[in-house]
Amino acid sequence: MAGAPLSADQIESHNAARLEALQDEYDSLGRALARRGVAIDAIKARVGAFSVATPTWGSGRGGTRFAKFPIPGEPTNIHEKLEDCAVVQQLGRATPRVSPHFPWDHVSDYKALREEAAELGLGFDAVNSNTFQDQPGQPHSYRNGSLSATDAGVRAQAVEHNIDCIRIGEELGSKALTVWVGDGTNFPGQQDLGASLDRYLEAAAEIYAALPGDWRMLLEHKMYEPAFYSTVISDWGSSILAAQQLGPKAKCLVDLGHHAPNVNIEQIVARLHRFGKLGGFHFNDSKYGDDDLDSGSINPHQLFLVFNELVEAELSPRDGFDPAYMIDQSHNVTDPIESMLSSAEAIVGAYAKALIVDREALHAAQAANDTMLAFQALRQAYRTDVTPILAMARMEAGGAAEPIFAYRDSGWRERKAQERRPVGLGAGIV
Ligand code: PSV
Ligand code: MN
Ligand code: MN
Repeated sequence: MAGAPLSADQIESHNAARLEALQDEYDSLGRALARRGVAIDAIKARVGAFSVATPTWGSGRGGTRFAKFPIPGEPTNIHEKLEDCAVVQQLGRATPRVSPHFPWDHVSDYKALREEAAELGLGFDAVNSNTFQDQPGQPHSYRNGSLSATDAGVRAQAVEHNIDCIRIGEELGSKALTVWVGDGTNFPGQQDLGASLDRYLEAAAEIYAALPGDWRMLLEHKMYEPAFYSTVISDWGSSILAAQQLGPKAKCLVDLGHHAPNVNIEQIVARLHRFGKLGGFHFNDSKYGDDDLDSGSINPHQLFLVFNELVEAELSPRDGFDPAYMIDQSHNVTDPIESMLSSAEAIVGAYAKALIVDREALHAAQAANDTMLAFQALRQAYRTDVTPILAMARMEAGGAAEPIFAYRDSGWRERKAQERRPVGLGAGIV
């Protein structure tokens, strides 16, 4: 398939029917913001420049370890996943890059894959390695860990896979490798907690040494699962210490679902930034653990507070602050395209709200220890409905005023249900 997946005419007529109402809402919000000293067009420009990557693995229906319930027309390979990510980008205009996962997205010709993506209007973001599953034919098993395994052969295999991912990423035009390992233990005493970290650091240093000069290595921590007693890189503390030991190209990646319940994630974001180690995000939402629910569906206020810290970080950048923003979700009960459209909008919306915080008022209240006025500076921005800004930015970029409705009207999934082979039933992958 060459070019954009959906008909531009259809998006245009969708927008034409909504333009007058949208302009009215945008102008009204513009007047309200102007009274607060905020220029709406400047916010729209910042929103238009913001982007977040979609995960190739999020374009198929996810599942749990109990079951996966596929939908007709869901993608069955990387080519079809790219098509669906292109639909998300064409309608939403906030997701111009995809983050691939290997070996799940393995192909024989990555140059051709890069061209295929470019024709669809997509580039590639961070590549994700996978040493948490065994692959058919691989000599060593990861059942006792990967980068931290006691067996040197297993560690060497895991290092080699990560280096392969870097080489693939170079062909795809990516600039970062995300490393998440599930290594850990299920029983006290199962492994030496110090020695397993030593082994991880030594293996990670070999991967680090293979990074091209302009690449970053993003270390993703996660408190538990699949290991339920201890995990080698379990928290932001382990992550930043490892990143500091590895060197300046190593940064920390914050997956919003990977913390203990009620942890103050926005403070972690501020801390990592303070030490120049904030490298990227996996956006999702959660109620209990690493639920991988849609961004903003459970705790939109937390998402806003995270973006509030990111805007503060933009204002006082440290050490080339340029985080890689990615979605990492499992769409178990929705059409993944709709979930990614809705999630991207929630993420960009949180950013827009953070941008309209009256920072002068906030900082003045903080300096004066005026708790209530500091809180009100955040509250005022949080309760502002920024929908017209997002819709206008999207439309001006060629996207749809109401992406999910435009998607439904396009009949994309029904068409793909005729064309694509059905996905088998089975356990989920995540
Ligand atoms: C682990 O839970 C994780 O968040 C990592 O980012 C993996 O690469 C991804 O999920 C796999 O779905
Ligand atoms: Mn993740
Ligand atoms: Mn996760």
